Amino acid sequence: MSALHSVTAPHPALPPLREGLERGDLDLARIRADFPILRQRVHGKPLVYLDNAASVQKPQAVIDAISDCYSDYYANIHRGVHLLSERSTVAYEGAREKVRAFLNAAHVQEIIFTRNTTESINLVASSFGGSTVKAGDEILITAMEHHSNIVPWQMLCERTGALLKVAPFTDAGELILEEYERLLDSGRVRLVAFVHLSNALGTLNPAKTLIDLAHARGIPVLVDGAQSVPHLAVDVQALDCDFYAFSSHKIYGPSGVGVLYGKKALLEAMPPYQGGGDMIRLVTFEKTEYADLPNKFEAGTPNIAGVIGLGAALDWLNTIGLDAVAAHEHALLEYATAQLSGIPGLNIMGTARDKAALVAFTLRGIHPHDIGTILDREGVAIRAGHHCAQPVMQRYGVPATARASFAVYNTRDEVDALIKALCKVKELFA
Ligand code: C6P
Repeated sequence: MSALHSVTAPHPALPPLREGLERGDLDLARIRADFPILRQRVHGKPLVYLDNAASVQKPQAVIDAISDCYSDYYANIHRGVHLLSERSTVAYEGAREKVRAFLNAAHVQEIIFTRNTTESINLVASSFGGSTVKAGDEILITAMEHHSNIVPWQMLCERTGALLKVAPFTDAGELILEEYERLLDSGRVRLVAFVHLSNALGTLNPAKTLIDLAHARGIPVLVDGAQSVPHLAVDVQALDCDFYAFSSHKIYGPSGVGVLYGKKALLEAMPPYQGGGDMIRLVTFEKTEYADLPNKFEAGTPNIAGVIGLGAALDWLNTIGLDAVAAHEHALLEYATAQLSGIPGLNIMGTARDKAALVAFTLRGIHPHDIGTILDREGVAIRAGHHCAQPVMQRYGVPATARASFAVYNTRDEVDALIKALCKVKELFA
């Protein structure tokens, strides 16, 4: 029996559900009605959207919030003395407060808007890393990182002469804690950066434990929360992480907006990431005085409507509640895993005990891109590729995997559609 079965006990006798209905408390029909894009057919088949880890679809409330901003009150923020600028500023800063509450950050100044998770991590690598890391120091990451949490640190290492260290994981996709601790104990680690929920494996890392172990040695920690925030409640004060990064587009908000949470004292001590308008208090040709947090890290005109859209996305998500989201998605993951396990030749990559929201797999003798292309003809959208986590593929000796990833609007019927389409793939390649 594979490690998979320990996480995902099969459902032996679950009868099929009526369209739109689901076990649990969620009114799936109502939730799905919020997403206009889900009503369409693809290649003549109902759209089954299972590529949510790449980017999730947007509820009408978010589309309306962005449209309202542009049609009713759009203007540049923080600068104008006129009514529209004032209204835009209030909405933009209101969204910052919504993000603060969502993460339970202590101060609103700890929320920095960026373009995406990638930019949030680059900000820390450039500003914190550039000002504190020296030759011979070490940055510790894990072997299951997305490229966004590898390459910025490699670039920092190239600039400074620091070394990148990598904590390994087991065949099941679980971090090896003893190895992590051993690497922490070198006495040279200046920062730990790890992924909360792996986009390639679905592994949910024990974030609190990893942070506590690093803090016990005085090492600050950045958490890549790109995949975790849409699926589980995150409390940055309870976690006690030093930085937490995520993207709006994965949490029902628009693309082009990211968030960096950072502890106030750290952010205050860090130099600006980029220079320009809005991040200054006083500029002369001799010198510039920088603005206070959070403006110090938000140079130039930001994605105003996008940030307001993110605020609307968090409002929408709060009406459901992340605990209910997590319970629903967990049931879907268990169901999908059990169904997929029944397909001969299908191998699930990532069988950690703590998993969430996605399942990655290979089918013997069939390239994942062929799987993805044939599924698309059946109306089923998944992602096939290396998922910007090439070291994970290298770890398992595969070029790519197919990945089905879930959002709150997905149903068991859609998992059934995935399984049916996969059987078709097998038939075609038989
Ligand atoms: N993963 C996926 O299909 P950006 O592109 O900056 O919004 O997010 C980057 C990122 C960082 N960390 C993790 C764990 C991620 O999963 C991602 C984005 C997408 O898996 C696109 S490659």
